[in-house]
Amino acid sequence: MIFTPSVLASLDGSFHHLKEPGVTAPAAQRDPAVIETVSTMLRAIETRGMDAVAEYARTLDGSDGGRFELTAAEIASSGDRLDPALREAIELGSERTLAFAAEQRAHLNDFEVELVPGLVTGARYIPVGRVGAYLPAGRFPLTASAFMTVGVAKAAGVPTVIACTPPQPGGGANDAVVYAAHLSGVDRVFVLGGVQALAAMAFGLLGELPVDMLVGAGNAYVAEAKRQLFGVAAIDLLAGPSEVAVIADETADPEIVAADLLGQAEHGPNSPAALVTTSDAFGRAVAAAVDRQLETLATEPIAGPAWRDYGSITVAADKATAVTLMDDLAPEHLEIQTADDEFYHRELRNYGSIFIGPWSTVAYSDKGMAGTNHVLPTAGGAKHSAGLSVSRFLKPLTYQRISREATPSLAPAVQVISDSEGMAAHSATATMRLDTWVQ
Ligand code: HSO
Ligand code: ZN
Repeated sequence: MIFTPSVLASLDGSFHHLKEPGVTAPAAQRDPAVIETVSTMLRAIETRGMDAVAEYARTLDGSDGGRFELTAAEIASSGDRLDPALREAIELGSERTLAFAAEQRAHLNDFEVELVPGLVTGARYIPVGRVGAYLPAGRFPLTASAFMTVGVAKAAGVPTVIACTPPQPGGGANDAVVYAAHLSGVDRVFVLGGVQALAAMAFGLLGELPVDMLVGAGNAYVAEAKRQLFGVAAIDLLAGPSEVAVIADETADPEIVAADLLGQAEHGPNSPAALVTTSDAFGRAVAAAVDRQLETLATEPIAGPAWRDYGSITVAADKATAVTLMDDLAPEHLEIQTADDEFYHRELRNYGSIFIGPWSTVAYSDKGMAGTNHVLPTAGGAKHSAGLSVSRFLKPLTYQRISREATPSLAPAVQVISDSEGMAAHSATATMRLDTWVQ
């Protein structure tokens, strides 16, 4: 998250930083070394197929390079190996996420309209045919990712959803991740990680046709593989480091705001966390609370550097300035904890997902309990795109059914435009119909 210099200049005098935002690390997917490694791997996999996939799985992931697919029994029994409390929590998250997705699906309605007599047009939401989901399980296994990708795709009606998840240090998949995928309705699961997993799904090497769309988070190599495979398959979005931003005023609790800033900073040492506040004293209180909480945080080795290098606290002179600053940041996650939360909800335009009021925290959505999707745009992507949802898996395909009587309302105008463009064959398609119509 970075402020645009020209936006800051336009606000001159109406804000000040208590803690300067760090210069956001260049998006990992633009690292030339990563680009080069990924393109070499993709070329090898495209030409040598599963032999190359197995080689990379062996050398990079310590896989035995034998069987990658989990059997139906292995998938179904993944829940039995979990602590019962974890199993129940996963079941609740799956249920919530699918309930929200089903509701959203119900609001995307096919429609038909007769624009003029005899000219009937419409749109139908048709799901993508085959989706490949990447379920990360590296430093942190993001258990709920399966709900957001596999589950939401299934709620949209995608017939085939396959998933890849990297092998764990002792071999085998992460049971919690596999169980989450199972509850989400996954069709097949492969224990395969990184670039080789994305490539195998995109090139159709897993006993399936190539997937039409790749979704899911991952490290810089996974993001770069998706970027390079875009075109072979569609992708959801290119996720950079996870971000959080908070707008809070003096009515908020600085300890809660500090906890929520650190709540996402622990994703990685380059995860930005930004506070925009209308109160200088509140901003100082949060700064002190963050430092205090870091002293005892188990993930301080990650969250500490993230906060020190990429954390920011900015004091806005008024609410309108806070909105302008925050819309410029366009954060992945945005929390509002103020005396007038609805003002901000009404005015703000750029965010992946917004968490309104002090009882709403990002982790509730991260873990699937809020029902909303946690695959969201980062690095300012919220200025132009929304996160993953059922609508991303649905194609609003249009149709037209035109009868003879509508011909005079279409053909002459099409002739005129086509003739003016010199497109004789286009013009002829209208002329022939008009000639028949007059007879
Ligand atoms: N904040 C991540 C999702 C997540 N965090 C899952 C923890 N678990 C991207 O929105
Ligand atoms: Zn998170």
